Amino acid sequence: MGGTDLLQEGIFLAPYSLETLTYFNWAPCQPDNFHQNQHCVSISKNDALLRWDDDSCVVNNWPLCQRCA
Ligand SMILES: [Ca+2]
Ligand SMILES: [Ca+2]
Repeated sequence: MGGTDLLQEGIFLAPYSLETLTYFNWAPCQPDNFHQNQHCVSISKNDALLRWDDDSCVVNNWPLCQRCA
């Protein structure tokens, strides 16, 4: 869904603008940076309230929204 802490662990930035994110809706126990390899924000499929999870950046996920170029 966008957002990453690739540049500095625990500091999540917006894609493209690289503004520091100030709003979060993390699922319980997230972000956990599991295996020290989760740096991209996704919507947790395991959370009934669709809260957020930090996930691997190489996992293919569906976009939250997308427009034609
Ligand atoms: Ca991380
Ligand atoms: Ca996680």
